[in-house]
Amino acid sequence: MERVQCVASVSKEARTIPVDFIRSVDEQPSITTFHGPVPDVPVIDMANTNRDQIIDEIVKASQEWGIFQVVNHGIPPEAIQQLQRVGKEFFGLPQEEKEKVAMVPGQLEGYGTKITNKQEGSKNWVDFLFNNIWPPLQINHDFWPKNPPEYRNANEEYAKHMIPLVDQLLEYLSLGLGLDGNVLKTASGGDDLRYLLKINYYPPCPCADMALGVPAHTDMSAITLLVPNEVQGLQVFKDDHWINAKYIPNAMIIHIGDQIEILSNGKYKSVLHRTTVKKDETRMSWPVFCEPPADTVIGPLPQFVSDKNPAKFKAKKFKDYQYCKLNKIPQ
Ligand SMILES: O=C(O)CCC(=O)C(=O)O
Ligand SMILES: [Fe+2]
Repeated sequence: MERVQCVASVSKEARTIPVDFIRSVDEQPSITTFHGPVPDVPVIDMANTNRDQIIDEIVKASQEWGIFQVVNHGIPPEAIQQLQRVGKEFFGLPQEEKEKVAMVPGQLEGYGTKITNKQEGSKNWVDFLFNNIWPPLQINHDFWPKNPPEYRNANEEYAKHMIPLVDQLLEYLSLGLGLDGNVLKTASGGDDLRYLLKINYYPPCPCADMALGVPAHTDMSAITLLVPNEVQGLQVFKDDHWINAKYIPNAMIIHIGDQIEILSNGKYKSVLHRTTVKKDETRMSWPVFCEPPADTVIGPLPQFVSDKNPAKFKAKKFKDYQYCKLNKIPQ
């Protein structure tokens, strides 16, 4: 399997990239990025002493954008820095060392590169590493890098600090819909909610204007919490425009995923997003997808379904949703 990181080092010398990475004109970022005056992705201060205001802001952002950034969120900056440091070190290792945790067919964890067949379009300018980081029963250390040696501790610490924030976000999202505070978490699997960490590694790309890291998609999670490095690249589709999400040091970027959209019967929307790459800089990001257990059935909550307001989505097990999404089969 050819890694994008290897393609990138050849491309740097050649000052061009293989044609399979060149996007069609309707996807090329230089043509489709909006540069006029646009509102920014909402930023929400989680330390605001007015809780009702936090809830109002989260509800509005989740209805209008499906994405927001949070500051003063309680995850210590050192825990984020450690997570980033070990991830960066992993991708800096010699290729054969990284291949020790390569993804194997049929598994959703490990080091990998998306295989794109011709009909699916262009290739993505990104390599990644997937690891389940919570709850402990879901962790398979076979896929966790042994190198750098601090990888394990840094990821365990980060997972531990994320839990109260995820719980708080799900509580506010529930209260904002007029539900009891525990409803969305319980419906998403309660304490069995799974945290899947992905580390995206986007090497420098000589033809950044014509390529994409991750093409347009919504996350199939319930909710995604992401930290990027300082290199801007996340774009959000809003009101028919692709707009850049600003980099804010120490903020966490929260994406509403498909499962919360479904549970809320469309009151909250999952955000369409994509990533661009840079000519001379390496971008990295660390999304954690919070997902229901495989057999949990997710459908619109009965509170949001009536004769006047029929269900907009089918109810199905998360694993069936995942299968359809990964194989591009209609839900
Ligand atoms: O790199 C980013 O900022 C976003 C990546 C992403 O959307 C994904 O991996 O699902
Ligand atoms: Fe995403």
